[in-house]
Amino acid sequence: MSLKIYIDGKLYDKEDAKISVYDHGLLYGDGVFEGIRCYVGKVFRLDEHLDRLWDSAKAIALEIPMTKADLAKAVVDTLAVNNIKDGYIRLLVTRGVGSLGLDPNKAARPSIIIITDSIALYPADWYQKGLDIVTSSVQRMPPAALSPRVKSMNYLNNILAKIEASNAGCIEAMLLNQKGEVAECTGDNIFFVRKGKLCTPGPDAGILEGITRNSVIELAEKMGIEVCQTPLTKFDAYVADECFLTGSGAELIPVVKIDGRVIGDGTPGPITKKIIERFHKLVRE
Ligand code: PXG
Repeated sequence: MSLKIYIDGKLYDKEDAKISVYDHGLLYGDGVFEGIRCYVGKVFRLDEHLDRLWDSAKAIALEIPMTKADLAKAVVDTLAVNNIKDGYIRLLVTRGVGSLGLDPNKAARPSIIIITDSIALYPADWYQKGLDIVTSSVQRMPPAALSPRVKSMNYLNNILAKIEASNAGCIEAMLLNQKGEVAECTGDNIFFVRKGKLCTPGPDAGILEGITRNSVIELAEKMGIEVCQTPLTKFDAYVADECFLTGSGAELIPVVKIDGRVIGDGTPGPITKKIIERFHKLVRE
């Protein structure tokens, strides 16, 4: 049976799930989205994802033509139709079909799309051995230009960094903000462990405040690990004892090398491993 995709209240076979070339999501990247996971039939932190989607939409003056409760139901129903218990949900709200020309007022009605599918994480062996990442020369989008807190359908900033990573033989890159502080990676937040303390850039660093990030902070605090959200530089990254990334797609993945500097002893650290274990339990609770 073909996978069903939800578009504006109707379900379509994957092959027939199409949108107009006049949709401003395609023409201008004018829209917002969420990437969500479900584990053992339960959507992980759906309310938080919907809150963030609504905030992103509000920030770009896009009114989602549905209530949060109805969209939550549509997500759950789409998963059920596709019989997906462990998978990935991509939720998109585009400005809708308009005319050629930027004016969002020409778009009649925002479109809502729900794709539920299996998830391709990073290759399994990277979770065991840890990633080798590089710092990108691409600066994270300054909040004064476009807030990185808007999870918009324009990811060029992150994609350019991803291309740099790939050119350097890596699969992920770390982006700095306009002050030269560590911000985040292309689709993940970043954490460091130094002298037993967990550190991560705060929201002021110009990051997307990840839902996985927030659950890791909560988990670590419950585990009695001190957490600090503070400005961090490349120096802090290089001298860290441990490092890992967090994201709905990636979950938690260790980092063992940054710009050629070996992190700790070059293998995933003990605190990282403990937090990963606890996270895997949390999502299945
Ligand atoms: N920073 C950025 C820039 C992101 O896009 C995260 C952090 C992590 O946030 P969550 O809430 O997921 O913990 C993200 C989100 C993908 C994919 O296909 C992943 C994200 C975005 C778009 C696509 O892997 N990560």
